[in-house]
Amino acid sequence: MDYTTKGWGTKSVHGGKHKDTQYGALAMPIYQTSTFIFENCAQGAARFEGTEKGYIYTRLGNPTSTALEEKVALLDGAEASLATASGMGAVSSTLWTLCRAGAHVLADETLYGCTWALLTHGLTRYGVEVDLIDTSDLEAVKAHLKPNTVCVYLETPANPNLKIADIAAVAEIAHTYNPDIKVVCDNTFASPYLQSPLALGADVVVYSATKYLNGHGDVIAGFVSGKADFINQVRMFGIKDMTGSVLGPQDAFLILRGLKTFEIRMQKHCENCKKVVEFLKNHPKIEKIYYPGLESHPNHEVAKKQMRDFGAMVSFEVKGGKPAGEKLLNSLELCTLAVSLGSDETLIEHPASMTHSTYDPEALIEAGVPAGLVRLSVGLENAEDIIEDLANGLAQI
Ligand code: LCS
Repeated sequence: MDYTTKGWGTKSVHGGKHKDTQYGALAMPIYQTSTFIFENCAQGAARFEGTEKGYIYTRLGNPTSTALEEKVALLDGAEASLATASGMGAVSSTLWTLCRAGAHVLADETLYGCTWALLTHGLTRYGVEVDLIDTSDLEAVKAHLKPNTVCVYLETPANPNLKIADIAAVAEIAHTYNPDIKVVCDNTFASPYLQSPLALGADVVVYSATKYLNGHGDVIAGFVSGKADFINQVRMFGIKDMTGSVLGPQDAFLILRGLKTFEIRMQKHCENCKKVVEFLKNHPKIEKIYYPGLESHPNHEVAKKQMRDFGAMVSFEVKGGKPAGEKLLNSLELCTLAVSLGSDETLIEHPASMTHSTYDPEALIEAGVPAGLVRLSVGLENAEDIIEDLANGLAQI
């Protein structure tokens, strides 16, 4: 059955389904195997040559992962998707596939801390040029493209300050300059449910599936989605030879299960977050809120245009700066002090000393992340309980 025209719930439940002709299992079995048996040498050689379809070795593919990759490709409206062992596995395997010494990457300055470190301290070691700019400033994008630019890299909404870049406009500028430039969008904060970067003109989408795609705080994983020939390059070079960052079949199974409730989880996440933002907005101890659903957000109009809803991440500054923020974080009981996001549990953290501690302090300010910023990932508990906990915590300041 073709699910491409079906609704989100149907896609999430049925996408990538493979009929088990052997035993009729309803759920996708976990093919817990490292390797696959060849009938004879000719078959082994044909599989390595690519002239015969079939599995070889789990680093190159596994039936449980295939089912998951097909589901994610469907959700992303992509020709193909590739599961990786972590979000950083997706980011690094993609960048290793695109870059070589002398290549130029134009990236946003506001990124998840380890992506920022990979670009600024990692790839630059190997002769890749990296420029960091604000991709929500389209003139800056135009001004910094170069003949050796291979990739424009951005997150939107960005971690941790929910900055929004106009994906369609950035892609248009990059592709007009050079159609071979790959626009790579990290869609972790939005998830495919809220934003379809490929339909907006991006070439590649990467995810930390540790977050909303798995959704239950118990797996580390990632995805790369895009055109089939590029995804094949990431599989056969980026992963096979460069990073080895392959997702195991047990984790693939857990994400398959997590995705069955994708639509209802995302709806509830967004609904809860709106209620929390409403509470924070009216609270006298809150200095500033970072949430793309607020009209006061500098790129609210772009968010409205390119997102189906505004997500469940909100950052804020408490009056009194970092010490006051720390007091809040140390006082909460239901909201859990932990990094990561997109989990069933509400998680709260302090980016400057945690997820973004890889940044130089000046670069962090330049990226729009103040020292006192607090980041909240609104979970699936009842909104009134999350709000009560936040109210109690704020009262301690
Ligand atoms: N991209 C984004 C936007 C992320 O937020 C993260 C992780 C990654 C990529 C890397 O994914 P991972 O390898 O962890 O699966 N973000 C984290 C965060 O904000 N807190 O803990 C991890």
